[in-house]
Amino acid sequence: MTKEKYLLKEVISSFDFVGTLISCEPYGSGHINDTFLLEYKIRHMGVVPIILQKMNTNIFKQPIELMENILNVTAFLREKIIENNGDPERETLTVILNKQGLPFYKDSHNQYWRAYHFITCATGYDEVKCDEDFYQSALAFGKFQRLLADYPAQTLHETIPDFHNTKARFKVFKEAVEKDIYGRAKDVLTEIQFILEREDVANVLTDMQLPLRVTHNDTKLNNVLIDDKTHQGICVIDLDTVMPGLAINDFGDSIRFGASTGAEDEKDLSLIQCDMHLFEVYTKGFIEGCDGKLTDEEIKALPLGAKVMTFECGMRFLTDYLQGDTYFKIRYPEHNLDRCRTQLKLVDDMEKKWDTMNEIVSKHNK
Ligand code: ADP
Ligand code: GN1
Ligand code: MG
Repeated sequence: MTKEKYLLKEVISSFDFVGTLISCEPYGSGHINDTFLLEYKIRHMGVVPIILQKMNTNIFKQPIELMENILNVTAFLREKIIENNGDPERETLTVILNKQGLPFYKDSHNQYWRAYHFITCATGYDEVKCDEDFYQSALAFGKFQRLLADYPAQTLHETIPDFHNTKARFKVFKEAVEKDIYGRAKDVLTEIQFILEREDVANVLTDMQLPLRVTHNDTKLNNVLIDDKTHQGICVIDLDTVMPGLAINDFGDSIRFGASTGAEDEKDLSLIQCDMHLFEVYTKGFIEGCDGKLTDEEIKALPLGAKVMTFECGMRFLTDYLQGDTYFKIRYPEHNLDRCRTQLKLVDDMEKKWDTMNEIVSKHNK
């Protein structure tokens, strides 16, 4: 048995899963956690799937606090979903406690694991295949914010300090360029220059007085599951970064990923643009999903959220490239650089389409 399989056996046996384990395979395309799909055969019930995740404690330094956030937020959502006659088993994550009644297992190598009910017959898409899916994801992320509007934000742990503090990330970026520990800066001078010229983009949100809300902070399309039959955005997942934050950043992160005409790691930059039709589709859905919770000032600042989140993400990918790829999972050596380039291309394109973006938002600001 390989070391990994041996460890997985230890982890699995710490939970009270019922039935016979018939498969255990890596799953999904997240950049952060190690996700596995377990399948159990249970007599009279057929196959029951479970999500098992090794949490990334290199990134999330306080996994116990993080799980406390997730238990509290999902319990709160569960009540709201029931009040709205929804199905809490499909519309929010359900954490499976281990044999000791804990929401995580700390293995013999001090790594933290957790398990969730697998939400069946639903898909997290890596790209926008049709407008309707993107619209549904916008409704779901907007609704997520609406349902959590009364949650006492100050009681949440900050699972990654300064996660969307773009000003602080700019400082870290400049330090990475100055230290240049892998000697990579000389090959990416154009990208470095593009970022350094835009310090104002890094600072703009810190200088504004937007309301602090409970936000998701990682609103990529594949972090919402879309029901395979009804095609509705049913469940917002990946709750590791739920923290107090800005609504416009949740909007913006979805735009940078989903309104792009190409993949986040597309090498051919001529294929990358911010699609104004998709921008409008998402804007409409997000405003509807928030259902009156956003202030006029927030709605007017939505295009800014898109630009700042895209800029920040490009800067984060380049910082990681310069620091030797220690944060995001990569599949090949230049992967973070390719990702950075698409984001900077999108920022450039948004700057050209700035007036259109503002017109679209004001059209839906009713
Ligand atoms: P990461 O932080 O690495 O992105 P995620 O929590 O988003 O990790 O999980 C990775 C992928 O696993 C998701 O994109 C989704 O496809 C799948 N997934 C996670 N949780 C569930 C769940 N409860 N039910 C079904 N699929 C899930
Ligand atoms: C990560 O976990 P995942 O793959 O959904 C990252 C986001 C980035 C995104 C870029 C905790 O998201 O902030 O925007 O990659 N999550 C964390 O694809 O850093
Ligand atoms: Mg994810």
